[in-house]
Order: sequence, then structure tokens, then C-alpha cells
Amino acid sequence: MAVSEQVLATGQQLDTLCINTIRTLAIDAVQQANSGHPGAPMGLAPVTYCLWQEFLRYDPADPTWVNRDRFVLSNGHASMLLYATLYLAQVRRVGKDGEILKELAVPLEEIKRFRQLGSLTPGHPESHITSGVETTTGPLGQGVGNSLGMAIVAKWKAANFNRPGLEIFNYNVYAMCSDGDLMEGIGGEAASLAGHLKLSNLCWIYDHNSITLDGPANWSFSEDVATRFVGYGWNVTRVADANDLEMLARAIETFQKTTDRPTLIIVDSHIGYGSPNKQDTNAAHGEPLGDAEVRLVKKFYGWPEDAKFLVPDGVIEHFHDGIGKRGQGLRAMWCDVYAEYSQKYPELAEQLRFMHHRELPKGWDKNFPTFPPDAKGVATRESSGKVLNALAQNIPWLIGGSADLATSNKTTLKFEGAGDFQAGSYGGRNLHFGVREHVMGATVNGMVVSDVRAFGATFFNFSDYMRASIRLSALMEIPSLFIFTHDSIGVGEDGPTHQPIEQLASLRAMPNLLVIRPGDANEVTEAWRIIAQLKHSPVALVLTRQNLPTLDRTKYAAASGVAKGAYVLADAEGGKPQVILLSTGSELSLCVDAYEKLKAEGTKARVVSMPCWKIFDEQDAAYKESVLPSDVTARVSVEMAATLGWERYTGSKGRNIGMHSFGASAPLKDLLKHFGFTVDKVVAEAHAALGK
Ligand SMILES: Cc1ncc(C[n+]2csc(CCOP(=O)(O)OP(=O)(O)O)c2C)c(N)n1
Ligand SMILES: [Mg+2]
Repeated sequence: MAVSEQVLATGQQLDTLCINTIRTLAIDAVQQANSGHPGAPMGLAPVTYCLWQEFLRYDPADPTWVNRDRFVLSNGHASMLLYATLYLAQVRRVGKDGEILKELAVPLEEIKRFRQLGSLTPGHPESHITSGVETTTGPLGQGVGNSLGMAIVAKWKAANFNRPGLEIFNYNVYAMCSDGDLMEGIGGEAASLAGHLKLSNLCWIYDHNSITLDGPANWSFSEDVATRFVGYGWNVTRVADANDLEMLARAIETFQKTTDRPTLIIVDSHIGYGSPNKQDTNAAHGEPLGDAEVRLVKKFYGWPEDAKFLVPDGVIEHFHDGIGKRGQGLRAMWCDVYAEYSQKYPELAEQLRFMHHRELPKGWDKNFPTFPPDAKGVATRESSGKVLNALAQNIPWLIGGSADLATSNKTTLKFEGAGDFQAGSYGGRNLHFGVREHVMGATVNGMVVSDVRAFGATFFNFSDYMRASIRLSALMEIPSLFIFTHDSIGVGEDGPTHQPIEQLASLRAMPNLLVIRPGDANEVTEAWRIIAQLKHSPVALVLTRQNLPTLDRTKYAAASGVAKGAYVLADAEGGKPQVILLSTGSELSLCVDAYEKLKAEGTKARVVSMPCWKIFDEQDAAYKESVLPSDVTARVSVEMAATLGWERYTGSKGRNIGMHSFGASAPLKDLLKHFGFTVDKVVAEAHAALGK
């Protein structure tokens, strides 16, 4: 092939050939798709090449190896950089059940289908679509947040699973990031917490290219990043030219030698051609170069100008001789150690197997509490804390924490040996995220893709702060667990700044996120039964601060109905109601009281508890009809939140009791009266629905 002839096959030139192959694959893919960002892959190709080829402990033959180094492309707009690297390193595809397939994760044909419907190369990296993509990135800042969770779990696994002479976990986490990642608040939250935790296994490589989409980065970004990170407690090092493979290698070696802090490598790069002498225009940045520019660029790289998707002879072989052989050797050595380990510690090995496949250990729901009827009752945050503590004792890899509200969220794991996760003592199961909701979300996601079951907690109102991360967990199809307490105006005196209104409706609108708002303590237990078994959906568990009655299940239906998302809790005699009351959470008992009143006056009512709309929506038509018979059109929903969406269940003749404004600061009993959450109001609306 012409190019190979042009380039002598000496070590250095082969490096250049490989780097330029990454660059031109990115250029051609973006050009063919007529969309995408060629600039960052062109600038960062040498950095990625150096890291993968020389350092990453990664075996392309098994991208699921549990002790592999993680590589996160937080600047996900540079996705072609990752796709090209996965292709050239010949990373294998992983099947649905985690089996390694013969096919490549990203074959060349898929690079040619960059950004096309159903391709393995979507616009931004998506971990549930492309093997070898560790986490979904694109929204800037999320990837670096995920990398924090990955590094936490790496430390946690090492502390809990390594045994003398048998070090089975010692992997590092590398995240590549851009100006945008470091401008975003979540990036700062992540850096602050990583520095605090002294996560020496975490390395961020910052593409300091002095440009963002709108123009020069200094239009909006002029702080001294190095000093900032030194302040966070990071080790900061600098490489003055992204093409300087030797200096890059030295920086990565410095990271590997640093044992007491995370490392930031600031790489000065030039967007576009990748030459320090050639600062090209914005055309090379966030959009395709155009045919003429593509030819010029290829000429600059010594590439045949007409060649498209060219992979010169020797390139794939060179990757094979580098990361391929090194990774294979490292994994083989690890497998030897692991063989001995699993013989000596079969229980631990079994745990790791369960973790990896998101399986539950035997007896995972033993000691789940059931709660006796109690008119005064208990807050669902409180009952949830009890179930969580039971579950966490049964699942040793269930870990998590709160954004400085653990005492309020009742999420502390209190049993013997649970411990705290802190700098230098990485075995604990209680994490302290500090007041950093957004990165708590991203961290939980990074933890979940690292094989633990992880949770994060805060007040429901602040779910907005972490929404972007929740959304990615839903998109990634991973079972992240978000626990939200203080779920309504029920918080009372804290007032409207702390009273969620639209959060339920907005989270219910999110695809693949289960929103569960249990109506009493026993529904909480059942909710956790569902949550524990989730493998591909995240959950928002929405809980009260205030007490609510524990319903008498000998009088009303069993809480096991929660498994179907909604169920008939109380019914009219003979099952033929005139009116249906639908509710969730703390308003469920209000509906039960209204039901009793209606019954006493001779009105046939039914109460439907609907803790999870999404699960109910997935039931078969017959079940749904049995819960909400279509000929009963007199329906009233009751929820202390925005009513948006309830019409789906209450229909055009239904009534919706809810919040139509922000809340107010006052004792709860006054708020209930003021906003109309009373038995009389529910009865009145039921009458109105019946046309009485
Ligand atoms: C949260 C978020 N906001 C906005 C964008 C859209 N966007 C994509 S790249 C980019 C900025 C590019 O600048 P930089 O981060 O420096 O990356 P570079 O172009 O230098 O690779 C923006 C704003 C995004 N991906 N995520
Ligand atoms: Mg930039």
C-alpha cells in the first residue's frame, strides 16, 4: 500500500502512521456522516495512542476483564477517537450475556456507518450499544463524574477483595476531558471529591486546546486550572505539546508513581491538524471539514488525498504488538493469580461473579421487615432505612451514601462492619458525597458500571440538581438507585424552596426510569423487593419525611400488589365500584379514609394504589382493565404534586386533586387544609365526579 511505502517502518514512524490513521478515520467518518466533531480526535490522537499502546492495562480480547484499566472519553463529542481506537486495537464485541464474541466491537464497516440509525457508532459513545465503551458520555462533565465512581469502586474492591499475595484489583481509571468538562460545575464537584478522597488511581487528561465551540476558550474561561487542581489536592503535570509522545509517557509514568493523590495531566494541544505550528480554523472543530479541507489535511499528514477509511498495512499489527500483546500478557498473569484466589477464597470469588452479572445472592431478602398496622404510622424514609439496612446486609456489594443528608434521608448503613468510605480507608460502605448532588448522580453511575449496586440520596426537590446524571443512567440501562426523601409539601415549614411540585411528573416522563412512591411502610418493603431485582433500569424511590399510617393489610389488600405497579387496595362490595380513587405515597391513606366515608354513606368506591406508573403500564390489558375498569369513568386522583399525567388514568371525566402552584412555608396541618388535601375534599371531588 502506498502509504506504507511512503513511511519507513521504523518505530517512530510507525507511531506516526498509527496516529494519523486514527485521525483520518475520524475525518472520513465525520465527513461521510456529514456531522460530528473531527477536531478533538485530530488533536488527541497522539495522546490516546500513547495511553492505549504503552500504558493501558487492557486486553482487547476481553473488554470485560474485571481488573482492566478504565478509559473514559468524557469529551464524548470526540467519539470517533474512541471508535477508531477500539477498531485499531481490535477490541472484541461482548454478547448480551457478557460472552466474548468473535466479532469486533467496532468493525471498519461500522465506522463507515458513523452516526447512522442502528450503527455501533452513535454520535456520542453509548455503553449499552458499543462494547468497549465504559460509560455513555456526551453531556460534558458526566464522564469525569463517572470516572470518580469507577475510581472509588476500584479502591473499594481492592480493600475488600485483595488478599495477601493475591492482589486481584489494582486497576487505574483514565478520563480524557476537555475545556467544557472542566467548566461544568459537575467537573469541579468531581475533582473536589476525588482530591478529598486522595484517589491515586484516578488520572484525568485535560485537552487544553484553548478553544470551545463558540470561539477561543478565553472568551469564557481564563482561570488557572493547574492552580485550581493543586488546591483540590491533585498532582498536576503538564505536557506542552500533544504530539510529544515521550513527554506524554513521562506524565503517565508520573501518575502511576503517585500514590497519594489523583493526577491531572494538562496537555496543550491544537485543535485540528494536530500540528503545533498550524492553528487551523473553526472549520476543523465542531463540524465536518468539507471535501477540499479533507484533501489538504490528508496531504499534510502525508496521506493519499483520495483514500477514504484507509488503514495502512502494519497499523493493526502494530497495535497488536503493543496493547494487544501487553494486555494479553497482563490478563494471563492475572488469571493465574485469580485461579489461586478463587481456590483459596471461593466465597469471595462467587461474590465477584454475582456482582459482575448483577445477580442476587441467596437469601437476599431475608429479614425484610413487615410492619404491623399502625394509625400513627411511620415515615416512608424511616421504613425504607430499615429495609435498606436489611438488604445491604444480604448484599455485601450494596454501597452508597447521601449528599450531606444521610441523617435526614435515613440512608446510613448502621450494621456492624458497614464502615465509612474515606481517604485511606477504602473498605467502608457509607459514602459521604458532601453537598454535591450532581456528581453524586454521576458517581453512582460510575459505580454501577463497575459492578457494585450503588445508591445516592438527597431531598426530592434537589433531584433537579442531578437530573442529567439520572437521565444517563436511564439511557445506559443501568440499575442506579436514587433515594429521595422529603417528597412533597409534606415537608411543611421548610417551605416552597424545599417542597417538590413538578419533580414527580418530570421524572415520570423519563424513559426507562422507574419512579416509585410507596404509600405505606409495607409498600416500601415491596418497593425494595422490586429495586433489588432490577438489572437494566434505574429507580427513583420517593419517600416522605412525615409519618403516615401503616395500613391494616387484613382489612385491605396485600402490599405485594406493588409488584404490578398499581393494585386495588380497597374495593366496593362485589368489586363493582361507582367511583375510583387513585393515589400514591402519603395521600394513599387519605384516600382510604375518604373511601370509608363514602362507604358509610352508601357510595361504592375503590381505592387504587399506584406506586409505580411505569410498571403498571407494562402489565397486560386484562390486568389493567381489572384495576381500572373502563366503564367506571368517575375517578379522582390525589397526589400532593403537579397533576400533569394523571389524566391518563382518570380520563376526561376524572378529577385531579394536586398542586397547581408552589407550596408554602407553614406547619403541615395548615398546608393540608390550605391546599385541599383533606378527606372532605376527596369525598367532595368523588361526588362531583359522580355528578352528585
Ligand atoms: C452539558 C453540555 N453542554 C453543551 C454541550 C455541547 N457541546 C459539545 S462540545 C462543546 C464544547 C466544546 O469545547 P471543549 O469542551 O473545549 O471541547 P473541544 O471542542 O475543544 O474538543 C459543547 C458546548 C455538551 N456536549 N454538553
Ligand atoms: Mg477545548
